[in-house]
Order: sequence, then C-alpha cells, then structure tokens
Amino acid sequence: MIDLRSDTVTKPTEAMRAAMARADVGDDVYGEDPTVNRLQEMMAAMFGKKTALLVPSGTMANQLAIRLHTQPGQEVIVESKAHIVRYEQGAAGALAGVQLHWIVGDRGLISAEQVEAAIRPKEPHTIQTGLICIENTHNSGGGTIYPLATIERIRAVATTHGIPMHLDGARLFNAIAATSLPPASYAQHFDSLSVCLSKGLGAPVGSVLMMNDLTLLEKAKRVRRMYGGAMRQAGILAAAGIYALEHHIERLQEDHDHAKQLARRLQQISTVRISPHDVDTNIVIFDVIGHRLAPPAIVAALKKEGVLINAIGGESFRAVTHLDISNSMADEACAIFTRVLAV
Ligand code: TLP
Repeated sequence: MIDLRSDTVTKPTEAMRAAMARADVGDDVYGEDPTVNRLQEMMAAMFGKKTALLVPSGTMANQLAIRLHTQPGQEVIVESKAHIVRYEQGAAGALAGVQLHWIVGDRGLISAEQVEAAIRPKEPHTIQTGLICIENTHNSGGGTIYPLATIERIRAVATTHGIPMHLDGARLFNAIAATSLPPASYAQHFDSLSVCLSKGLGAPVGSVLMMNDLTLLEKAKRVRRMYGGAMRQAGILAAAGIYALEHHIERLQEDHDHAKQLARRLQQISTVRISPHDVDTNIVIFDVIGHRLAPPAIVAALKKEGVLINAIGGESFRAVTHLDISNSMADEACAIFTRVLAV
C-alpha cells in the first residue's frame, strides 16, 4: 500500500529502533532523563532558543503555548484553516478559555496588514488580543512556506501592539529544507515555537516547544503535567528524535521532489485542478471536478488500486509524501492516479 494520507504514518527505521533500544533513560518528571535532556539541548541550540521541552504531540505543544501566553477571555489571531482551528477539537476554548479570531489567508498565509486590522482596540468594551499564531509550513494551505519577510512584518506589528507570537512549526523542517534558511532565522521572531519530530522527520512520537523565557518554561512544565503530557522514561522516544535530527533532515528534499512529481502528473488528468507551482514542500492538495464518483468513492477506488489519500472536504483531496515513499512508489502512485481519476 502506498500510504499518502499523511507524513505521520511513517514507521521508525531499523536504525532508529536500534537508537531507541540503546537510549540511556531516567525519570523525566524529575528532569533526570539524559536522552530527553540531550534532545532538548540540541533543539534549543539549533533554533537559537534558551529552552526546549519535549511533549507527546504537536497539538499539546500548541495548546501549552496558547495557555501560557493568554488569559481566559482573550482572543487568539490565527488563520482560518490552521491546525489550531480545524484539528485540535476546540482545545483553545476548552482548555485555555480563549476564543479564536480567524483570518482567511492566501493558501494559509496571512499578511501583516490583515493581522494589524484584526488586533482589537484597547478600550473597555472590546475583547483583547492575547496571541498571534501562524503555521509554517501551512498544512491545509498545501504545505505552504511563509516568506521570512512576511513573518518579519507580522512580528513588527505584534511588537508595536505588545502581543506575543507563537509558531506552529509542526513542519518547520520542511520549510528549512526547502529554503536552506537557518532554523533560527524563523525561530527568532517568535516568543514560542513548536516543532514536530513525528511528521517528516519520521520519529514515532514527540514535539518540542521552544522559548526564551525561563519563567514560562516552569509554567509550561506545570501545564504539560496538567494536560497529562509529563512522561517518565521518555528517553526511548527522545532517542528517535535525536536520530531523526541527525539523519532525516537533509533527505526531506526527496519528499518535496516526490510531491512535485505527483502534482505534475495530477495536472495532466482532466478531472484534476491543481497548480504544481503552488506545491512548496511535501503536501499536495488538489480538487477533482466532474468525476463520476463522489469523494469517498474516489478514496475507496484509489485504495483498491493501492494508494491511500485523504478527502479533506468538498472536492478536495490531500496527498502527503514522506520517508516511507520511495522513487518507485511515487512512480506507481502517479500511474494509479491516472488510471483512477481519468474519466
Ligand atoms: N496534522 C495531522 C492531522 O492532525 C491533520 C496531519 O495528518 O497533517 N500542527 C500542524 C500544522 C499539523 O499538521 C499537525 C498534525 C499538528 C500540529 C498536530 O500534531 P499531532 O498530531 O502530533 O498532535
């Protein structure tokens, strides 16, 4: 089966499993797991932040950030299709007591002007803006990369208004691989950022929340515990993350090449609407128009032929390339798309 549903489906390689089995461990709630500590130090150094905290998921990392930066009753500015809006089960409202103020982006990207217009005036009747979140790469936007200049302009607006910024960098390594920009060039503009080890990097579990503020780190550990995310001998998982940092970053370009290849082939199919030019990284979002089958039946027909993808609403579909997709699997997926989607 060629599984293109997500880059979360990767399985740890033999070498990664060997690194996990060898990991030196301790109780991380006491701060005594040497492998977790090493991973956190590596990540903080790589992104130019003072601290890093391992948490079980990207969702938890985002939710810790929202909880840390805001007060109940405030508002968080975020793009309308952001993971925080679509896929976190309303956690920002349920757990941090904030409401989300959505802005509609262009392929998921919002501008400094849009952010500025969304910031609430500081007057007694109006809800107050507590945080600005952006997502890079933007998942539902199609793996879109934020231009650094846009981030700088949003940061300038945030600074003027004294509002903190959080980056959902679940796939920031894809942006880094595609642009060759140093990780810190993105990270420096944010009060906190979360980066996943379990997406393109191929680790089985884990995200890392990074910050400069040591007081915030202490609060983050308390909230992580409150949310059930404090782990014990988590060095087994951290070892997979360290292995991924050492071996799986540079190869991300292969996933981007496969995504472009899929997009180019899809473009040749008459029922498909896609612009390969818009495929920045490893996510391919496309529409299928005028096919005799409805979206769930299209997914089923592709599955029968050996390709898994997700229908993501309306006539849209998402295919994601990753570590477990080889050149021959990408070729085969192209052939299957043509067979099933051409009418
Ligand atoms: N995204 C998953 C699904 O939850 C939709 C996927 O298959 O793409 N931020 C972004 C931008 C994400 O894409 C995801 C996962 C997360 C956060 C959450 O990560 P996890 O699943 O570790 O909580």
